[in-house]
Amino acid sequence: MTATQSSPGQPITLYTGGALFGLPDASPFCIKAEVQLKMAGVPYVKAQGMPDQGPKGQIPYIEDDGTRLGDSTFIRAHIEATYGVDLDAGLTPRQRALSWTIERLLENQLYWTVVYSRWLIPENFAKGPAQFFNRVPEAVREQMRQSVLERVTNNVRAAGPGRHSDAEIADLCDRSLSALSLLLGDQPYFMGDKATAVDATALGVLASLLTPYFDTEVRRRVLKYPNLLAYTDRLMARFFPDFAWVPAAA
Ligand SMILES: N[C@@H](CCC(=O)N[C@@H](CS)C(=O)NCC(=O)O)C(=O)O
Repeated sequence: MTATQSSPGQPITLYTGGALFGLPDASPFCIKAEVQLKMAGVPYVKAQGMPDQGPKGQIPYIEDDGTRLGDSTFIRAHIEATYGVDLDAGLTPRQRALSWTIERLLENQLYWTVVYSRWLIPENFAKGPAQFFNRVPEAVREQMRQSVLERVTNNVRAAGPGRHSDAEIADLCDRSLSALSLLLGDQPYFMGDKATAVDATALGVLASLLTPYFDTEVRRRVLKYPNLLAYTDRLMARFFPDFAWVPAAA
């Protein structure tokens, strides 16, 4: 945690990337953090974040009572500890363990497919992340674009997908999507009738896979699972009622 200017009594400030690519936020982790705050019922305001200003060098991060804190999972822990809420209230230890396992699948595998699809498929990069650099001075714009692309390419390779073909990546994702579809079944939320923390993570990643802004093989695979589509639409309507989400199940 990094101490910053104190602001006692103020609502939490959530720093995110902002709405982009047909999503309430370009980052699944920012969607997750915002849904966690909504689930907790803790007042917050939003502000434009910059990864290099966050304590982890990434978005999302929050500022609460003068303290800056990064990483969606630590943000959740902070909210729960500080405001006396438990986003998994009512779950058994086994359900909590299953929730954590599902979150890891979403963040450690499927998220990297989102990154792969946006950055390593040239048409998607051109209409997507390449635009992040539009406000960089022209003299260094292309150099910076290529240097960040190189860094992300190395990350995607280290995380796994960067070593596989498009079809192999989609097949591996399909196994996870099939598992998620089975675990969700016909329940409204992953752990039953009530939204819990895992749903914040699932909404961020599934919506990011499903946005029609990017044409990807993985998106086509998600479209095979009607319950995952209906789930994403339902949670989007509940947690981002003012956002013009293009329903996936339509
Ligand atoms: N483990 C972090 C992951 C956050 C993350 O990967 N944020 C990305 C955007 S989706 C980011 O800020 N990337 C910039 C960078 O790593 O330089 C969390 O849960 O918040």
